[in-house]
Amino acid sequence: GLAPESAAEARAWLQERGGIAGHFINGKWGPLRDDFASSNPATGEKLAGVTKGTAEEVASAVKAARKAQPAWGRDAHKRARVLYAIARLMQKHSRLLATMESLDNGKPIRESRDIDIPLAIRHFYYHAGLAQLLPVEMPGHSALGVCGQIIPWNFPLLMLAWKIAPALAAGNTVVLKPAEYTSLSAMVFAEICQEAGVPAGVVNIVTGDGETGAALVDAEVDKIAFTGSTSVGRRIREQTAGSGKSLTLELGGKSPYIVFDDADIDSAIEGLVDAIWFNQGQVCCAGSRLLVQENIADDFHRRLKARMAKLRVGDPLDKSIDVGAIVDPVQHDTITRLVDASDGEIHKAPVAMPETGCFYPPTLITGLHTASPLMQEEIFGPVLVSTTFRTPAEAVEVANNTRYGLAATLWTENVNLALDIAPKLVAGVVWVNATNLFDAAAPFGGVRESGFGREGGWEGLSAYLKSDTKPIACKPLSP
Ligand code: TXE
Repeated sequence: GLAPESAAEARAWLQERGGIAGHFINGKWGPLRDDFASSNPATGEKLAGVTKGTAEEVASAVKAARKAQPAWGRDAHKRARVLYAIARLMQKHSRLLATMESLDNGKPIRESRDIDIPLAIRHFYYHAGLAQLLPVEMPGHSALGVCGQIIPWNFPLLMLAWKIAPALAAGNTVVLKPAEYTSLSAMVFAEICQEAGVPAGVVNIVTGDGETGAALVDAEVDKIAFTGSTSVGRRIREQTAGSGKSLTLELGGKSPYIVFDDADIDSAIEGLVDAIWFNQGQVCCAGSRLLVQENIADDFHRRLKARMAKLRVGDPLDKSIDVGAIVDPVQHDTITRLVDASDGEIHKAPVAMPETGCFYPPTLITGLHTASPLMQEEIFGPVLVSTTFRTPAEAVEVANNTRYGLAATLWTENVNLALDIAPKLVAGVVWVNATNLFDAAAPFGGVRESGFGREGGWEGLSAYLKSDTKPIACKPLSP
């Protein structure tokens, strides 16, 4: 299939560039240093060295972005053209992008090829359109200036697209820091920017870890956009408090997946495969907390276990695989620790597992108290916890018994019930008889400890704009 040849292509691409991922500042590469490794979690193979950005390097990227911003902010038509060119070139290089993503992150090639990369491309096309419409639809608005953007490792290229496309469409320039585990698709993207004619300084990429991220938060930027853990989000909020910098945070979740007794059970079970085993459950809006109506619970769990036994875990580059590798041994340890400490009934899918590499089996845990840590904490792995409810009112109560509020899913054939329940769920998005649906035009984001601000659509674009209208109070002229 696609995988082996494409993987060789991706490795050769990295070798041609010295095998090091590093900064793309002011339209040029460097400095490049082998400060730490980016590895393939399915094999442990080192793919490339990664440069850990210093505060000085962050400052030079911000300076380049500052210099490039006024010209970029003036010409909406040019922005539309450049964003469109980026989207076209991402399409042209989609095979390299998908393979790089699966090698570096461990996600099944089927997902990177059919979901991550197409959604990222669509985001650039959509925002090319918004850039064009902006002067007409939102007159009297202008860019914030320079945006610092920090992204996680679970959807490296898609999160990059969610950050960079709206920022550029609105006329900002950016300094983006990819996550330490997954910098490689951002390198391919930087080359695409060169090919697309993005002016120097408009897109800057600085690689590194949390310290590099903290330096970016402290730098002379006008906005910080962050996606990642709730704990780091909280720290960034403290760090930017009183600074005048705009801030949007997209953080963790423990999203409920509610199944009523009249639901189409086969579809609800297939939906769960998407909700919690898509990307090994490393999804901020994963339906990680199953709430199933008590009278169907035994039957539902039995059928779910049968479906779990059919999931294929293995080499992410194999097109027939459902569940790939966990991004890094550190994340694997976190998942193992959380599950091993649980007092629930643990069911691990009886599936063939690769002998080496960072793999974790699809897991279902039942019999937990609603207050137990596994019911409350984000696991960020292929682990589903399940509980039951009797009435719709109880379903709402249990669903909302969380400090998070990113997404919620409900399954019922009764449209009146769905319309009654959906608004009562405290979540940024509610999916009915479907799950994990994304579109560039649909604003996405959370409430409570899942963060604030939206990404996507006009609302997402507005988070990168300021109003130029100033209220002017005049004294009446005296005669
Ligand atoms: O995330 P971090 P980690 C959750 C998930 C996961 C846990 C830990 O539960 O198990 O977080 O993952 C940068 N200032 N999510 O440790 O640290 C970092 O370099 C500025 C959910 O990998 O939040 C990376 O680029 N930046 C989540 C980004 O923040 C800092 C996705 C995210 O890393 C920083 C990822 C600092 N002080 C993890 N420290 C989701 N909701 O999608 C780190 N970073």
